[in-house]
Amino acid sequence: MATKKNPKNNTNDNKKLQELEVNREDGSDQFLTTNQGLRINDNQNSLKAGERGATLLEDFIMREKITHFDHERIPERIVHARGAGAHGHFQLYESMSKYSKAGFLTDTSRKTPVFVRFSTVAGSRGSTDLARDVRGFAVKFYTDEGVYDLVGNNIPVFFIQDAIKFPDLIHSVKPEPHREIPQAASAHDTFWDFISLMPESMHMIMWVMSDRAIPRSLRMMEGFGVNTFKLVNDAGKATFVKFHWKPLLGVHSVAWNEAQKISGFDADFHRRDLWDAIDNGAFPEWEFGVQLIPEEDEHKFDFDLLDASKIVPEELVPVRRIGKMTLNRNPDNFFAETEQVAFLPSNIVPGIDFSNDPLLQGRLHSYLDTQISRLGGPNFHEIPINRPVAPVHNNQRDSQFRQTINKGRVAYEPNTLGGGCPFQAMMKDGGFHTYEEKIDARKVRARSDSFTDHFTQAALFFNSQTDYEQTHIVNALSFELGKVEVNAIRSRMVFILNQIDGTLAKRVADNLGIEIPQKLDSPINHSFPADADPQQYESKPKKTGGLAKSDALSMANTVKDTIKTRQIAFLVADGFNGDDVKAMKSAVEKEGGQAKIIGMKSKSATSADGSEIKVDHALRTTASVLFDAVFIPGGAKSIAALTDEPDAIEFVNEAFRHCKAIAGSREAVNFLKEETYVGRADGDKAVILSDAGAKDATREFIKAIAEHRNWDRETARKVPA
Ligand code: HDE
Repeated sequence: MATKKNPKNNTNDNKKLQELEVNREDGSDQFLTTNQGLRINDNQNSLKAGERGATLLEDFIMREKITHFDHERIPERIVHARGAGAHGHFQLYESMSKYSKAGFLTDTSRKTPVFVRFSTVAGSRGSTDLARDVRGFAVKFYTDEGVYDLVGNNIPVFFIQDAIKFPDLIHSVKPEPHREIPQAASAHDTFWDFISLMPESMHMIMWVMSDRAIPRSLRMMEGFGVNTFKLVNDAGKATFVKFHWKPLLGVHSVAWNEAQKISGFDADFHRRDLWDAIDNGAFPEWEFGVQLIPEEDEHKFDFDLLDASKIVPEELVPVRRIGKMTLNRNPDNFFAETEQVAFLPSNIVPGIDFSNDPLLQGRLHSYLDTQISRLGGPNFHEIPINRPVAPVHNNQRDSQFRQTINKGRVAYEPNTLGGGCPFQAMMKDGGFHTYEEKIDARKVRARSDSFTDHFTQAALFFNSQTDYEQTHIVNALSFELGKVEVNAIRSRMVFILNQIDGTLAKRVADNLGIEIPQKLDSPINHSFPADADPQQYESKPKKTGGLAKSDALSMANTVKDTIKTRQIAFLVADGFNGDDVKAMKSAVEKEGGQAKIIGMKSKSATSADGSEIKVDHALRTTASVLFDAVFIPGGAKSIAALTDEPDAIEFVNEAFRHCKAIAGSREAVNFLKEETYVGRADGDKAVILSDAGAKDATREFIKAIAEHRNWDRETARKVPA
């Protein structure tokens, strides 16, 4: 068998960029042409038999244009159809050579280009960004050794333990097939019917019913590889690894009532936010973290490392932050890049390998298979966004949309006619070698007994939440099950919740107005084959002892010392106090926040001293759910206009209800106290009122915005967010 030294690998950091440039069209200063390069003289009129006559079939220019248009759509992704993408790079802080031989994990000088696609799971391509849902967090690393895809989510666990259940799960959550309702929502009977028969989903259910499922921004989400992988070093030693992305802006979410309203006011809220941040040079950043578990410790835990419905608590294995990813370039074309990008968990490089997690194993098949139907054949790797920067040489040929023009008559290996090329690579030259795991097993369709504890980590998650976070979970479950029409499903759900936590189940049952059943007529666990003894598969009761709480699971403990990129609404009408606006604007902008002027008219507003200020949004086109905080400057005339405007009052009331920071200066103080809910806010740390002008309010206001929300307001003021 021919083996030879690897031909020189001449890739570099900018290669992906340069390569994409070749395909990047610049239509400026160019003639309009057909797809064959023929210059078009008239793009306004079709070819007709006389000015008022029938259109001629001969019009090849019109037919080419319309035929192309007719075929513009490709099948959308079955799951994760709705997404937004961005380019960037990844750089290591410290070499991981002790654990992995992957170049991008050992060479701290390398800047590896990446393309990231964030997505929701359940909705179709045009659905709202703010659905209660898991978010996809898929990263394509264009490494010098080939493409590596880390296709993760913003939640570290998954609903099911075995890939064979995936079509069932997705069919249950998608719109019900008879009438295609509801879009991008899990709050319906088929989803909860399935979930209530699948106790292994309970840990994931705690996460998706928490605020993690309604992020403030894609830039403020954690990312997780979910499945356990292996790192493999030069000596061939493997270490289990869990991958993490930690956002430098912290992990933040909106309120559920707010999410529903954002869906109406701006269904593209997340997509726009990502685009605008990158456009403004506020590049989103995540640190890359690893939890490393020596192979010898595989069985040390009271859960199974191969079970994707479990986390490895950070208290047991700390997350080591080893590098940083920065997203710094928006795509030029949504379709060519974000839509056509194809992620495959099977895209790995030497130094990384799979574990036997049965969910991961199924994924290794599914993604390749789905790209073939979605992107029209097996040549999707030649689409610019999917092309590796590492050179590709093999004997694969033909099929739809082949771009490469292979030369010569040799398309097989071994050969002598082609001089033996291309050669197999030895391991020392970067040839991929699967980790030689020892296996001694029977062929079975079965699930390991170590996968049957479904409630311990669900309870750990619930118990690690603050009071307001627990309330949000209770409210979310009450909303979702409230939308369910079949009572038996609700009862089964509260029965299962009772296995996680008695008060959780009781609170949800109370909201639904039902009792928690002590016993059910039929089993809730259906993850066993027809001939099995169901008892063998029975969910195990929660473990006692163990870890009671994990701080990493509560968003309350996240980064809260920055207002970078936060959008602060300045609500003004003509006659506003110019000094107030100037003082507050410069204070928030100094800290990286963005002042957005919301005026009564679209173009501009005039201050009391006659200076004009550009309006970013007219009040009638926007709502406070699209902002992080609200500031109202003084100015008697401006305040009188706001008092007369129901939308202005609602703007403030909703910001108050959604627990946002609110500041008012001079005449605005009375307005807020007398006309809005702010009047209920004695002692509220996120309401800052200053009779003496905005200058006195800036520090406290900025601190309150950095805290993200004053969730205490929900209980203290009885305004459930
Ligand atoms: Fe996916 N998943 N998935 N998934 N997944 C797809 O591939 C699948 C799972 C994830 O932005 C599909 O290209 C199976 C877990 C993301 O393009 C499909 C199973 C995790 C994306 C598919 C899972 C994910 C997908 C549909 C159960 C978190 C979007 C379109 C074993 C670790 C990537 C496509 C993008 C997309 C299959 C479970 C993440 C059908 C069979 C667990 C982020 O192949």
